[in-house]
This record gives sequence, C-alpha cells and structure tokens, in this order.
Amino acid sequence: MSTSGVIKLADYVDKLLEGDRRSAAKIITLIENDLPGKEEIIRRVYPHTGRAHVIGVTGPPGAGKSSLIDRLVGTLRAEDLRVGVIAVDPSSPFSGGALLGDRIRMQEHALDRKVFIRSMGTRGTLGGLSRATKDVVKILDAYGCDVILIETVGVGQTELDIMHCADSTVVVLGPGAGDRIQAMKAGIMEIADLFVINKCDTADVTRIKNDIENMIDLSPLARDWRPPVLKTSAFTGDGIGGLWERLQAHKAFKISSGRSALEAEKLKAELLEIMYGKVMERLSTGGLSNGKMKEMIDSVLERRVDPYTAADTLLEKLICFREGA
Ligand SMILES: Nc1nc2c(ncn2[C@@H]2O[C@H](COP(=O)(O)OP(=O)(O)O)[C@@H](O)[C@H]2O)c(=O)[nH]1
Ligand SMILES: [Mg+2]
Repeated sequence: MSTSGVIKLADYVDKLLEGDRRSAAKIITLIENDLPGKEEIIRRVYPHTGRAHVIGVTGPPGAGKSSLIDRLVGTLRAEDLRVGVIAVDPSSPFSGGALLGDRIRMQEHALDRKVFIRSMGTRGTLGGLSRATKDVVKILDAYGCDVILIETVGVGQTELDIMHCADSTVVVLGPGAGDRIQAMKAGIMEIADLFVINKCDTADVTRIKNDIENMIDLSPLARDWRPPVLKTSAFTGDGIGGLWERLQAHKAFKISSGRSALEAEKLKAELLEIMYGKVMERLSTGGLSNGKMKEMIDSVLERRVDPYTAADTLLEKLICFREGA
C-alpha cells in the first residue's frame, strides 16, 4: 500500500471516530469487499471498540424481526441513543423482497442522522459473511453507536457464528411456531438470552409461551441467567419497552458476572476464524509457489515422501511465508 493510501485510511478512521457518516459508509464498503487496507483499519479502530451493546435478533423468516427492530430503534432514539442496524441476509441482496421491505420500513429512521442502517448480503463479502459482520460491528462501535442491532434470518451455522459476536441474543418466534419449538436446534437454546413471541395481537400465545418455558426448564444447560420469554406486538408496540428493559438487565447481568471469561471464549473463536481465513487465502493466492508444489508432488509420486508428510512440509512453508518477504 502506498504512503498516500495509508494517510487516506488514517484520515477516514479519524473522521469515523469523530462520528462522520460518510467515512463510516466508505469504511464498511471496504470491509465488505475485503479490500486491502481492511486490516490496517481494524488495527486503528480496535482500541476504540468494546463500548456498544451488541444485540443479535434471529428467528424464522416472517416472525417479525425487522418490524421489532424498527420499533426498538424508535424506543432507543427516544432515549437519544445512537443506533446501528445490520441486516444480514445470506440470500441474494438483490432478489429478496424482505430486504426491500426492510428498507422501506426503515426509511423514517434512515433519515435520522443518529441511526445507521446497513444491509449485508453474501455478494461482496468475500471474506465470509460472519467475518465481515463482526468487523462491521467494530466499525459501528467505534463510530459511536450505543446499541448495534444485528438481524439474521434462520438458525444455520452462519447465523450462529454471527450471533456469537452479540452481547445479547433475542430469538423471535411467531404465534404459529408451536410445532417448531420441539424441533428447534439445540444451538438456538444455547444462544438465546431472550425469547420473544411476536404478533401477540393476532393470537393467544399462552400455550407457546408455556412450551418455551418448559423447554427452558428441561434444558440441561447450566445457566445463571434464565432467558425470559416475552410477548410483543411490533404492530401495536406492546411489550417493546419491556424488551428493551430486559435487554439492559441482561447486559448488566453479563457485566456483573465477569464478562471477560465469556469474551475470551468469543475472541478465541474469532482468532481461529481469522487464522483459518488467512491460511485459506494463502493457499488460494499462491502462498506456495508452483515450483514448491510441483517439487513436492514429484516427491510423493516417486514414493520418497508420503502425502501427510508432504502436506505438513508445505504447510510449514505456507505459514512461514510473509508478504513481501
Ligand atoms: N399483526 C402483526 N403483524 C406483524 C407483527 N410483526 C410483524 N408483522 C408482519 O409480519 C410480516 C413479517 O414481518 P417482518 O418484520 O418482515 O419479519 P422478519 O422476516 O422476521 O423480519 C410483515 O407483514 C409484518 O407487517 C406483529 O406484531 N403483529
Ligand atoms: Mg427481516
């Protein structure tokens, strides 16, 4: 990277830290596209992170996650908090009607200078959706967001990975989710800090609430925090204030119970994820010269070396490889 490039990046980061919106948008685009300079930016930004309350909102499509987030943003803005919203949609960002819907719904907030909304799709996130999302969280944190809301669809591995960077995770279900509860993956039980049964304006949700409470009772997980099961209506606004109160209570609980151990666990996962990405990148971008590879293949062909030893030797060379060295 040229000297002028570095200076430009530093300028962007300085502006970001002052709360400049355009710089935030530019930096996020750079991160999404995994462009050179990304690591330099994270290096500069990182000391200014760790302040925001990061809230993951997940659950099946149509449960009302976006509508709830929209309401929650209203509650947070009433307290003059600065809010970031990251909508993660692993399907195409161009064909999804839901995303368009989200944009329209969020339009009012989008005009608010203290609300930063970003949709992320797989396209353009070359380094992986989970990786990119975690870095965008860091940017919004440094930008000065008090609360960062991340919406993910469903409960696949990518969503679970993303949710690991949240301080609090809300699992949203609709009133018709009764049958689904039994089939719900163990993973969702582990990550749920709060359950929300939304659309309670449309149906009596007592039964499903009881089902979830039972499921929590029967869960073998040892926990000091029992996930509350809340009823909301994003339509009428019922229960939204309560949801925010419980989210704050959960954050306070985490702080009081020594969040550092949990955070170390999350960081370990993040470091492994980054290392994995770097090894894969070096493998695919010629971290090993064709010459070295060919030499090793020949050795294996001639039965002088076995494939496992060959792979170990190549990996050693790969790891010792330094850019420009
Ligand atoms: N009656 C009612 N409809 C809701 C409520 N929340 C969301 N909806 C509707 O349910 C549909 C899906 O909502 P959306 O927020 O896009 O769900 P998401 O896919 O989980 O993000 C939309 O048509 C919403 O208007 C609610 O609390 N009550
Ligand atoms: Mg949505």
